[in-house]
Amino acid sequence: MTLELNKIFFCTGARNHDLLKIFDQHDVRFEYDERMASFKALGLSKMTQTPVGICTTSGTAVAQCVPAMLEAYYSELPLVLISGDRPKKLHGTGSPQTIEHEMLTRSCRRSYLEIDSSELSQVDLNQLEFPVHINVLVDDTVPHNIDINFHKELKAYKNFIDKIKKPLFIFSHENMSMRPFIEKFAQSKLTFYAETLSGGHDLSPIKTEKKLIELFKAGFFDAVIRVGHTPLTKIWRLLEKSPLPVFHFDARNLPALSFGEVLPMNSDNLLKSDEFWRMTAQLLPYPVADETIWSLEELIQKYPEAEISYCDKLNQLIHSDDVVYLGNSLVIRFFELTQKKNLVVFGNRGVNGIDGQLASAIGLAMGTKKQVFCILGDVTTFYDLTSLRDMPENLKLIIMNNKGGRIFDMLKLDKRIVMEHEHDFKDIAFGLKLSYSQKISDFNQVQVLELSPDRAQSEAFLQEWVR
Ligand SMILES: Cc1ncc(C[n+]2csc(CCOP(=O)(O)OP(=O)(O)O)c2C)c(N)n1
Repeated sequence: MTLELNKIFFCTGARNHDLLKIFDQHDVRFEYDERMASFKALGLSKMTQTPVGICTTSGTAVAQCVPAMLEAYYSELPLVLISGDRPKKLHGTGSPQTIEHEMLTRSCRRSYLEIDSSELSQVDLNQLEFPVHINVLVDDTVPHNIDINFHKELKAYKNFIDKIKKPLFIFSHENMSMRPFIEKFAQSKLTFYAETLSGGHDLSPIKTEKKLIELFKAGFFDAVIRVGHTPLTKIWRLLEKSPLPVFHFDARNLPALSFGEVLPMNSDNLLKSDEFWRMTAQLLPYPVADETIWSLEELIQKYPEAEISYCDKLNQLIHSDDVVYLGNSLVIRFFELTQKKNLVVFGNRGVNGIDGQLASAIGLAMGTKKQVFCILGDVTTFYDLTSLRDMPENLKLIIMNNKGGRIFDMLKLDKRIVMEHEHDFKDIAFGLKLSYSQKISDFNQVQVLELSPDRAQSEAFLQEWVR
């Protein structure tokens, strides 16, 4: 073992998951709050005067380590930040949870390395000045080279659709609701999938991601046309592995993939462009019937205590006029799956962090007189506990306490990163004088509602659903 670290504070995430096996010989402690974990590492390195590691996933997780790294820099402490990153070719593309890690630690490190996972165990810390930032490119082998073309005019869209017949339109999200555009687009009878944050999920002819994936894998589409920012759907990651021609209407001028044609226009620009509608009219409708919605209903009846069924109940209890804020992880996926109403839905999907979620919902509630419903996972809520001190009256927090980061279970990753627990938020809520209940029947009575789905039912539901 060359990489000599007293201990590694391993902060759970999918991107750095593969690095776990490299730390087999190390003393690993699992964490999920990177800011706290890096200060714990700082304290340990102060006491022992030995190098201590923090390992994080990509995105804001790395930024959360900056305060402790700053302290380490000015206190001359041997802190070693190891960040899991996406392959180099995806940098600068806006691909999911991909940001520039290097810049984040410029003012708080004395050494920086960018290496492949295979090189990590060989790093000799004796050759480096502390604090150290090691950025590891965890390659999930994107099989093709970067092929992005940036355009300035709609003519490029015309050239694109001249060569295709059955595109899938994906409407993800933008700063403002995309609903006016989606309403008009729906009249074309072309096939599209509108994600929940687009503001038009209820209008989507493809109702579930399951159907979307089925069609994609069956080769039903010959191209993809995206309007909006980086999508949530798994299709987006599948596309990197099984590419189709893709056209991106993204006002940020980002492909969010390693390939495609990019035009910096948003849904409002398109809504007002006669040219866009004229061009799109040349595509012939090819309707799809989404029967998956019936099997979904059956499973909801069969497993009423499953997490998806709770999301369905919440969808029924929330009114069309209310505002919803969804935490990253399973909540946003399951809420979308069961959404049938026209709702205004927000989330932080810029870089998908689980940090500051309740605080973001508090800010939203401060900006409106409407009722805001914030639905978060338990780990996400723990990450932002201090925000609980300051809940505006028009904000209701719903905690989906499935006792750990269950997304990692769904992704079939190492069980240890689920960080299973038996905690609940009851005493914290009462201690902060918040009205609280664990019963969904108290939905209208309390400000903090904690729901605990039945594990066995959630698992059985998912098994039957994805089969
Ligand atoms: C700041 C930050 N750290 C780590 C992650 C990686 N991450 C994604 S989901 C997740 C677990 C979320 O758990 P929970 O809120 O309980 O939701 P569940 O997975 O159970 O739906 C983690 C740690 C992240 N996205 N952002």
